[in-house]
Amino acid sequence: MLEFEVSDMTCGHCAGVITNAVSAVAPAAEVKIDLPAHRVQVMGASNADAVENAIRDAGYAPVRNG
Ligand SMILES: [Cu+2]
Repeated sequence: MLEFEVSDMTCGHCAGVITNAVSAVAPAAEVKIDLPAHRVQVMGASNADAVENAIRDAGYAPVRNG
């Protein structure tokens, strides 16, 4: 499981944009968003760098946990 802290993910719109961005590079992955905690969890993605870059390219600032 990958986990990112995305402090500038502040609303449902952000969550949707990030979910779509991750799904585009990891179609089989499951994305779980915890908006109050600004946390994005991605299950089933093999390429952590691709996921992180996708979130960044969508305009957000992910910090990988762990
Ligand atoms: Cu937002």
